[in-house]
Amino acid sequence: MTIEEVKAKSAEPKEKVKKAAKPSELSADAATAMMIERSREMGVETIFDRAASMKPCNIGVQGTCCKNCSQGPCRLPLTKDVEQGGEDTRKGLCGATASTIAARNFARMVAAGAAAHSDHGRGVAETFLAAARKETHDYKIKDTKKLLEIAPDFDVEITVEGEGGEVLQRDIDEIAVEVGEKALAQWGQQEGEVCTAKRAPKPLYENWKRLGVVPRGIDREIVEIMHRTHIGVDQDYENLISQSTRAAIGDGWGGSMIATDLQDVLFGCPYPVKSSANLGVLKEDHVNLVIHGHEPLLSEMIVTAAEMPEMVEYARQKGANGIQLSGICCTANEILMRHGVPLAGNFLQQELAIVTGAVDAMVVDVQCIMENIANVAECFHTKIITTNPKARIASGHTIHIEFDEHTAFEDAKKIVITAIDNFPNRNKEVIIPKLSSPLIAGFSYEAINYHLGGTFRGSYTPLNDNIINGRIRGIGGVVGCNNARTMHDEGHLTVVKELIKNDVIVLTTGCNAIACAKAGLLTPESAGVYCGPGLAEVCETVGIPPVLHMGSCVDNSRILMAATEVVKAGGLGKTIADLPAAGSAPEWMSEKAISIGHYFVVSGVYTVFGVTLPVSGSPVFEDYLYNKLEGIYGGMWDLEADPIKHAQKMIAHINKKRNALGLDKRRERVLMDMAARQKLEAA
Ligand code: BF8
Repeated sequence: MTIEEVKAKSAEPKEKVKKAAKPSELSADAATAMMIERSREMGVETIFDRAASMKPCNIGVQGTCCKNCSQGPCRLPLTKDVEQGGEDTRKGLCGATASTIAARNFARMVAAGAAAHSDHGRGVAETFLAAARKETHDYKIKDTKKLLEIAPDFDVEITVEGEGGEVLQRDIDEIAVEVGEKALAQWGQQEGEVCTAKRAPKPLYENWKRLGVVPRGIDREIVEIMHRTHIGVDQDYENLISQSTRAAIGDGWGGSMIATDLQDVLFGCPYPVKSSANLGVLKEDHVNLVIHGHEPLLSEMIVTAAEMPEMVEYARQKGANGIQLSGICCTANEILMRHGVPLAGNFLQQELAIVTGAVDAMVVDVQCIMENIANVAECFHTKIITTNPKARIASGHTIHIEFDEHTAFEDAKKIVITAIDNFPNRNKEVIIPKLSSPLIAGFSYEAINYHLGGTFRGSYTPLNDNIINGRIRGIGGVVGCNNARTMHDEGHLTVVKELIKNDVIVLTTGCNAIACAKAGLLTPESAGVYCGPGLAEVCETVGIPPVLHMGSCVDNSRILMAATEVVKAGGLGKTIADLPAAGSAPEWMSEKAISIGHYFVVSGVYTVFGVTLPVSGSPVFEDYLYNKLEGIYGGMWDLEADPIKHAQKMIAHINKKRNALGLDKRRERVLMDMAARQKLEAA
C-alpha cells in the first residue's frame, strides 16, 4: 500500500470508526498513518480509535478532582465567576480549596514520576554493585574513565599512597564496589544530602540550600509527598510545591543522574553512532525482536545474545535470514546510543509495530507499555514477553520470562530463542511501511565536549563562543512523550523546526528524539535544510546535527550536566537560570514528564509544556507555577498548545536572557573545523 493509497482510503472511513479522524490527521508520520489505516482495515482497535471514542474527564483535566479519601471524589470545576477574577469559595468536603487539590495532584504526579525514574536507578545500582562484587559475570565495569570521573562525587578516593609516599591509582574493583555501595545508599539515606546535587552550579545549589530543598534521600522525599497529600496533612500549595521540588531534585540530580552514570560505567558512555528510525527498520525476512520499555540492563544482554553466531544460525534453520533487533520508547534510545540498534518507533507506535504482522516477539520491562499491546498481539502471531516482576500484563496471552541480573545472559538467550521459534508462526500478511530515516545519535555531554573541542582541549567553550557571537541564539531542551490527544509527532516536529530555524540548537531525549529521528532531523545534512544561517554554519563546520540526541528520559540528567558545563565554560552567567536556554515537552503525557519538568524549572529553566496541564482549575496555583516560581528558582512553568507559539515563547525567553547578558552585540570568534582540531590533537 502506498502513502497515496492510504490517503485515498482514509477519505472513506469505515462505519465502525466513522467519528475518528483520518489517519493522516492523526499522525505527522506517514508510516504511522499507514499502520493506523491497516489496523482499521483489519478491525484491530488501537489507542487512536479509543481516543476518538472516549473523551477525557473535564474536571480531572483541570486538576481539581480530589479522590484522596472515600468521602469524595470531590470535584471542583472552574466556574465562570472565578475565571473572571471573582471570589473562589469552592471547597471539598474537608474544606480543601481548589489550590490545595491541584497542588496535591501535581505533587503526586511528581512523586510517581520521580519514583519511576529512581526505581530504575536503584535497579541499575544493584546490578552495578553485583558486577563490582563479581556476583554476576554477565555485567562488567566497562568505562573505567567515567568511573574515575564520578567517584569523587560519591566521596570515593581514587588514589592511594604508596610505600614511599607516592600517589598511586587505587584498585579499580575497590573503587567500583565503594561507588556502588555509596550510590545505592542515596535511596535509603535519611539525613544529609543526596551527594550528586552538589554537581549543580554553586549559586543554584546555594539557593536550594537556602530554601531547604536539597533532597535528604531519594526515597524519603517521595514518601513524604505521599504523606503530605494524605487527607488532612499539607494544605498549603506553596509548601506542597517545596516538597515536590525536593523530590524532583532527588530525581533529576539524584536517581536519574545516578542511573545514567552507572549505566555509562557498566555499558560504556555513548559517543556518536549511526543508525536509522521508523517502522521501516523491521525486516520481513528476519526474525523481528522488538525491545520496549526503559531499563538497559535487559536490552544490553539481548543485544549480545542476538549477535551470537549460533542464534543467527538457529534463526536460519527456522527459515529467517537473520535477527533484526529494534526498539520502542526509551529502551530504543538506550540501545541506539550504545550499539546503533535502530529505532522502530516512539510511544504511540507500539501497537502499530505489531500490526505490521512482522514482529515475532515484543519484550517489555517497565514504563510506557500499553496494556493493549497484549490484545493487539492476540490478532497476530506476536508473543509479548514480560520480564519484570513489577510489570505484568493481565490482558491477552503473554509469556513471563523473569529477568534476573545473576542469570541475565541466560534469560536474554531464552527471549531470543522464543522470538526465533515464533518466526514460522506468522499468520497474517506482513505489511511493513517502507519508511525509515538515517540518524546520528549518541551525544552524551562528554561526546558534545569532544565534538566541540577535541580530546586534548575538550570543552564547551566553542559552544559558548558561538552563543556569545550570536551564530547560535541559545539552547532548547525538547523532550517528552507522545499524547493521543494531539496529532502524533506534529507538536514535536513543529517546535523543533521553529527553534532551529531561529538558530536555537536543540538537545533532545525520549520520544521527541525518536520523532526527530524519523523526520531526518538527527543528521548533519538537515542543518542546511532547516536551520537559520548561524546554526547551519556551526553544524556544518563542526559536523554535528542541529538536534543532538542525548538518550532516554532518565538521560535528561545529561541535559542538566550539559547546562552546568556551559555555565562552567564561562561568559554566559553564573547559573543555569542565566543561560539563553529554555525547555519543552510538546506532547507530554506521563507523570515522569511532570517530575522532569519540575526539576528543570527549579534548576532555573523556563519550561513550556504542550497539550494541557492539569492545573487550570486553580488560577491561584497556576499563577504560582507560571509566574511566581521564577522569583524563587529562576525558572518557571508554562503551557502552550500551539506549537509555533510554544517555540516563539521559548525564543522570547532566550532573547530576554541574551539581553540580560548584554549579548545584543555580535562578537566574532574563529570557528575550529574538524581538520583544525585534528591538527591540534596531532601536535
Ligand atoms: O521515559 S518520553 S512516552 S518512553 S515517558 Fe514514555 Fe514519555 Fe516516551 Fe521514555 Ni519518557
